[in-house]
Amino acid sequence: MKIIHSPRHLGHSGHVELMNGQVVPAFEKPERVAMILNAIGERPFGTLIEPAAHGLDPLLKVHDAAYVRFLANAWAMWTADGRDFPALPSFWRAPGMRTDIEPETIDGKLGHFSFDAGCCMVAGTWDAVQAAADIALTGADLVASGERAAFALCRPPGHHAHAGTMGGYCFINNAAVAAQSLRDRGAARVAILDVDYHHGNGTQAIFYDRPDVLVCNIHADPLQEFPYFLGFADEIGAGAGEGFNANYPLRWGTDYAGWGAALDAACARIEAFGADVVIVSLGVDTYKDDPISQFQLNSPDYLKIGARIAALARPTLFVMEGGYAVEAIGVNVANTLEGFLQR
Ligand code: SP5
Ligand code: ZN
Repeated sequence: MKIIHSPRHLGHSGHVELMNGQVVPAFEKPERVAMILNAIGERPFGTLIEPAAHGLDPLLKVHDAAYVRFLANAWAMWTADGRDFPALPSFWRAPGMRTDIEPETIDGKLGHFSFDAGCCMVAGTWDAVQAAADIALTGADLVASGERAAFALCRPPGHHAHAGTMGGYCFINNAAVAAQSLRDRGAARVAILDVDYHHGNGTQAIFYDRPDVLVCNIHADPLQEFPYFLGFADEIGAGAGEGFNANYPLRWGTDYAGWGAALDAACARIEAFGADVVIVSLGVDTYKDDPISQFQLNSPDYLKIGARIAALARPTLFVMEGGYAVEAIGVNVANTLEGFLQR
């Protein structure tokens, strides 16, 4: 299996987030990728390759132009105000306030284009974000050209990003960009299987009214967990997309018995859909020792996850999302890929 990776993610570092009311070093940090590369390097998986540059056009097929412009300009605007520290939003709108007007100044723009303080920006953030999208697109290229599978080692992750909104460490929705790219190259039906601990609110929203991209999410119950305001079981898609979104919310403390049952249900849904290709939004923050999560999966469980996904028997693109237990993230990702390859 080819693994697509770029060192350009290293520019997105030294940033912070708001956690339990305090500013703390971000959990979504460069060491995550280093640990994954270490673990993959110890097993005979295949080759590391660099992404090919795809430009902004494929991003603009799922994201708003004004939002992409904001991402490209935010750091320059923030530092033009004389700030030499990471950029973080601190103002958001309430329901009933205006959404149709983009503020002129950077603090207004940061709030306008975000839903939390999870997307801190530094000098290298936009370059890292573009590299991550290129990684996902290169993975889509490989799968479209006949590879059984590929692993897009994206960082920062993507599944919380909406068409015009960043949040939850995500700026560009890498999996959505890859899905659209595969559609544009002739895949009639694309399924996205999101196994990250958190609901992939951005991915759901981007494809919510479309029947050509099935989105299945297995995640912590939003009654208990971030992103709190989307990801309930009654969200089944809208309009032409009705019946093409499936959520499997699970309570804190869920172990593989409960989690695996949801995976079986999601896989059955993907088989019934008749997906031509499967994109796995691969978060391993379901792990028992994840520092921000509350599921109870063990490292060997990821072998089973990979094997179940392989049983779908479709071309498969793995796209990296979350996972913050750095000491175990590599083993858990490598186990998922090994479980897939051994099947
Ligand atoms: C891609 C991804 O996994 N993004 C996750 C973003 C989560 N941000 C909010 C986490 C809130 C965690 N609250 C933890 C309390 C721990 N004591
Ligand atoms: Zn997550």
